[in-house]
Amino acid sequence: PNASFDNMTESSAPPSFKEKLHVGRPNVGNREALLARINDMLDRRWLTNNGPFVQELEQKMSEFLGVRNCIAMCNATIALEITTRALGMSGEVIVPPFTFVATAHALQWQEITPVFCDIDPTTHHIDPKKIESMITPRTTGIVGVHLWGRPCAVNTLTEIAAKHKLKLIFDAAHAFGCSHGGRMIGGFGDAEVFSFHATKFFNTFEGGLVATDNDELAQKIRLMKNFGFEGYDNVIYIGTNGKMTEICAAMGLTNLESLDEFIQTNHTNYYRYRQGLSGLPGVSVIEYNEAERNNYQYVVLEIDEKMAGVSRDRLVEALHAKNVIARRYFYPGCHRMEPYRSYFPHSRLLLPKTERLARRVMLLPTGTAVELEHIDAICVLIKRIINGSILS
Ligand code: T4K
Repeated sequence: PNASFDNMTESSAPPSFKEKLHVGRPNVGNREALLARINDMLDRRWLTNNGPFVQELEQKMSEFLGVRNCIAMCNATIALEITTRALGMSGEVIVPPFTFVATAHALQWQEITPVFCDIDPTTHHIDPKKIESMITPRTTGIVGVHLWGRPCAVNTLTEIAAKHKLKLIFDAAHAFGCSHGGRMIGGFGDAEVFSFHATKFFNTFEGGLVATDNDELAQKIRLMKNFGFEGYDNVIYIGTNGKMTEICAAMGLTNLESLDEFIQTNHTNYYRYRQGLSGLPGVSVIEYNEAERNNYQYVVLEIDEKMAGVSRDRLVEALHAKNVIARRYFYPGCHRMEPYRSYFPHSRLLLPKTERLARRVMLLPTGTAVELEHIDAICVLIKRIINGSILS
């Protein structure tokens, strides 16, 4: 059921939602189509291990992204681990600290040290101007993150990687359906990794995808995600279990059919928020480049405490009290999480832009589970919190 709320008008008491309104409610495509696929799957008794739905999804992804090889995986974290390993990354790899912790964990899990490079506060991405000074003899690669679905500095990162003979991959967990320079994200670097987690714009319950034009790398990743098996009894490589199941692929095939609708809803929601919050002092909504394809999955606010007269944390707290579960992604930054904060106790001093941004950013609920009237009510709430009529 959709969240309902009381007291919507500007003049009445502030709106308050009866049920929690979350960031990251899943988009779900046509239920009948999904159930029909699940019935097919059960009739076939082929539930996982490169089944027909997984193969169909991989082929459709290749067409959609314009990339030669698409490998469906159980989630993006394992996909990142396998991809970095298949590329032979080791030693140190340069990453942004302002990302979901999985970007760093996927490296550290293999005892590769994530070296955090500060971000550009306007893009929220790794600052390409700072990368070269962080390269050491131990550096083997760079992981760029297309945070919020906005492409990071793909061209500059590609040049730096080529110049220093480093591997380059992109954590494209947020960027399915987005483009850079008119070309779909998925085709850049040595490989790109998408997340199809339930909270993502496009989901397969849990899931991920590696996209690469490098056939040799793709072959290695295919082996590694299936224990290194070639045929029935022959293991020719070290591997793990990174496979996507058939039920997840069934969800993916179904959701692919509703992609345009998901984007349309997110787009409408995003502009409704921008309209509702425009002119509010100290509140800005991050922008998307309309010349590119975007999925508009993230309504990201930056709060300037001095101008707004209220801190980001106080605003989030006040919204939670009204059942609007705004999120502080990606506070406090990977460098302030374990094990990294113990490994690099002073790293926050070196990352002033990340430190500042992590105190300012918050996300609001969007997606097909959110109604326009919810958005209007959330905007009214935020206005009232900022103008002081809600805070006690
Ligand atoms: N790289 C980046 C940049 C990423 O953002 C992520 C994942 C990854 C890599 C790794 O991808 P995966 O290995 O997950 O494929 C969530 C997700 O678990 C995670 O996938 C995502 N990023 C991250 C940004 O968000 P949490 O710890 O915040 O999840 P949680 O349980 O608080 O859920 C988020 C919100 O979604 C809640 O408010 C409730 C709502 N929700 C969640 C689920 C699962 C629902 O309404 N229904 C649901 O089924 O990490």
